[in-house]
Amino acid sequence: MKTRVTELLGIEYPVIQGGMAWVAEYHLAAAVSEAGGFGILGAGGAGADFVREQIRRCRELTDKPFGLNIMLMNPEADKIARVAVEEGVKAVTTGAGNPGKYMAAWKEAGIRVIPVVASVAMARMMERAGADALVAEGMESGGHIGSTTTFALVPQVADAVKIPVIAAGGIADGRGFAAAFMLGAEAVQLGTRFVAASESTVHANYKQKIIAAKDIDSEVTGMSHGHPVRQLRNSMTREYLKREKAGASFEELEQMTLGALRKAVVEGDTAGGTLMAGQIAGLVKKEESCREIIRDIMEHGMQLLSGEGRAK
Ligand code: TUI
Repeated sequence: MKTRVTELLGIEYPVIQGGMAWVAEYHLAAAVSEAGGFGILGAGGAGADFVREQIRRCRELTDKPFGLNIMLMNPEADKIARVAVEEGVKAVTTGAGNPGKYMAAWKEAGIRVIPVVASVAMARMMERAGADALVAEGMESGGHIGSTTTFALVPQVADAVKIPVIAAGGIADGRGFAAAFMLGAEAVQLGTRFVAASESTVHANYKQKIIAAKDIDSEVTGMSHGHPVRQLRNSMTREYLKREKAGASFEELEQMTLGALRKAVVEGDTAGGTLMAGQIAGLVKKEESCREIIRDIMEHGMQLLSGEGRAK
């Protein structure tokens, strides 16, 4: 399938794997790119040297294009922005902030720049700054989120800009893919379903929690301090929300979560760790390869878009 996004990134299918902190390491990104989608390495809170190593390892596993996500709250974001140029990734996506100050350098290096936005105002600003495409991410997503749903955000962003829009948040199958295209998107970005992929190296406990999750099993922490993060409900979120409600300071709450994502991903601590996941986790029923996931989305999605299929 050809869209402006597949052309921009040089990929076969308009399916992108989100650059999730700790989760999106080189095995996963390479597997998605090898399957014809677009894999993205997630820099998350990592240091620049670690990110450089990830890029090099990914390149050993695939000749296909892949990207790098830079979480802009990372204290080493400046250094990582330079690593992207030095190592020559195909595209950079950004999250949790405004990447304006890096865009000239990335564009000059021939890197495709795709900021993740959660509002129309930010989308317009990024287009003016020279973005090649945008990810419009609704609040159904896991991790750091905005406050508008995918269903409302995607058509409004698509109307506001001329560059192609990639829809994210609450999408995990062919129905979500078809719906996103109906709303004006030219590709989709998925996170949660890829966390449970067989090539994903997250702890088996984390995958099992996503597979067991129901529609209402996620919770948003940090809303009162302007840093909302969606994750699966557990002892950690209960304690966090209790303290947040009691008026705990941002610093105290931050202290609680420091290292908690690593605890979930690496150690499989499903009680005290942060199990970031989107609201669509209830739809993820089993562990499958990236190739199977992309094939399922494309087959069913195309059927629906051509009017031949019915929703399952
Ligand atoms: O970035 C994400 N999702 C993330 S980042 C992340 S790492 C993390 N780890 C621990 C605690 C908190 C975060 C986990 N998930 N999604 C993209 C996204 N970007 N969603 C919303 C935004 C956003 C928010 C504000 C983009 C721009 C923005 O603008 C602020 C400004 O500077 O104007």
